[in-house]
Amino acid sequence: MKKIQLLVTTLASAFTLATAPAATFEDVQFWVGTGSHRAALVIDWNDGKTAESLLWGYRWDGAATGFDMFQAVVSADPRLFAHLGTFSFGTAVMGIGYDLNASGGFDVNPALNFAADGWRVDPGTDEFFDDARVATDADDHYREGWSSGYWSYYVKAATEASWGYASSGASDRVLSDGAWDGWSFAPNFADSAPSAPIAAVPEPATLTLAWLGGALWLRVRRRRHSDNGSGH
Ligand SMILES: [Ca+2]
Repeated sequence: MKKIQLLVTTLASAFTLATAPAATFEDVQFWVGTGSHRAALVIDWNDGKTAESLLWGYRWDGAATGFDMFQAVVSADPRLFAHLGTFSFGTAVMGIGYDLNASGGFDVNPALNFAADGWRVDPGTDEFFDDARVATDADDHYREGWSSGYWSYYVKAATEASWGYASSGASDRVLSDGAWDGWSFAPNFADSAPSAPIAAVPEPATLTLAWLGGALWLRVRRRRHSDNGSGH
């Protein structure tokens, strides 16, 4: 009986290892929102640039959709940009861009006037979308899909699960605690699940503040320590 149990455990571990994702919630460095629930967002540009697939985390309370998470992350990350189209059936993600080399600037050609929070919304007609639109900076990410490709939407309920093609749009996707959403660009409409992502990081200014906070804390600790020392 014990032997059988051991065998089952070994098989289960082997299975877990074989399907283990390269990213978990512990890998997330850029968290957006607050709350007791958490979900992960992966965006894969499939453009061969390093890293082509990036990871963010989202926290919330109550109810939230996949689109709520996408919207919150784009608004919070100053390096992330989205070009949306409004159609009779709803809003679609047409283009996504990212200041990959953290140069502090991001633009596209043909030009779009992104709002300060990274959004640009256009009516869903031919004149506003262009698959040939590229990032002005060749080291940045930008993919747009209208006639020769599109942003495919993948979901999974937990870190260990396999990605599945979403059965609904992001605004109808109700997020559950521990869920993952993935946007993966499909050139020539050949969609593929998001590849293992690298964690997106907060912009340098935020990091500097965090570092300064740490440095101040160290100073306080040192001072306390020397105060104790002088007491002897
Ligand atoms: Ca740039």
